Amino acid sequence: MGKLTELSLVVEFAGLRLRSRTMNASGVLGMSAPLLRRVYESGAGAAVTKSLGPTGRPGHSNPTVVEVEGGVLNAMGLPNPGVGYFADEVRELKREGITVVSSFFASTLKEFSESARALSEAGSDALELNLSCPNVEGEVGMCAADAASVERVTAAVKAASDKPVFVKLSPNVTDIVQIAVAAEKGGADAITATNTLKAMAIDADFRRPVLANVTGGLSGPALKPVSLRCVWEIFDAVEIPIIGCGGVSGWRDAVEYLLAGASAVQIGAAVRDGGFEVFGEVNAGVLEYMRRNSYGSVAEIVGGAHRE
Ligand code: RRO
Repeated sequence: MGKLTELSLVVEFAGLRLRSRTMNASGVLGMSAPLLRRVYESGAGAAVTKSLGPTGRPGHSNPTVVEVEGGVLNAMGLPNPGVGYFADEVRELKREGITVVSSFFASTLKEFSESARALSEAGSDALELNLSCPNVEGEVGMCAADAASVERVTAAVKAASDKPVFVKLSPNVTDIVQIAVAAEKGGADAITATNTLKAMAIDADFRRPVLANVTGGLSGPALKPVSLRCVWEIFDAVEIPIIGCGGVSGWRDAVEYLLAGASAVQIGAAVRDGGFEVFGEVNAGVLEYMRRNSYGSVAEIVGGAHRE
């Protein structure tokens, strides 16, 4: 057990050194350098960009977001300014010493490789491969549903970049373990678990689906037990670290993810409306939990619920 004064949230994983175990979830506060700067200044260990495509996209028509029981549904439709434009924002953040994880998606191996190269050259500290957006199935299919595709895309991105690669997986699959193992085989340095859960809302008065896209991705507290189960299952099957994502809104949620096997957590719905303070609150709460329970390091907590 370490001395109390030495307690630290620093984590070294996937070749990366993060000053804390929290990040924003991609898509939330990740659309511009100023917002990502605020995320980092608020205590996040890294700032994660909105998922970037090879070219800009306007996204789906409104309504794209609706509050539902226990969370939020979104069908943004991958609105983003494109890798080329955002590479400059990444450069700006790197000049300020901010740790940046660039999230991206594409629809061909060539585009995945080119985007990975461009975002790496811009100085991204790590890449997050988004293979799991639930809102574009009709267009490009959800790569994260197929283990062979996940392995192939991961390997192509690893070949194009020397940066750590996180692979973000979907809970909308029969067996997430099989997909996580494929990502690891492809060379992934970490797994992010999970993206949103496919869901929908219907308005009883209008008698129509609320979202223009009809279906969307559920995030927030209702997603937590699902993503937690995914982290739990993946932890037993892979050696690489896991980043828990889904319904973290306080330190207790973060600790539960650590106990399930996550080494870090991403926070999305809880910061959606500018709740930047949650990063500091989670960091402080985890430290306090360590003190109360005589943990010397966060590593001692990771996977703790699996041990007898
Ligand atoms: O933009 C979106 O609609 C979106 C993305 Br890229 C994603 O990965 N997850 C999600 O819930 N929405």
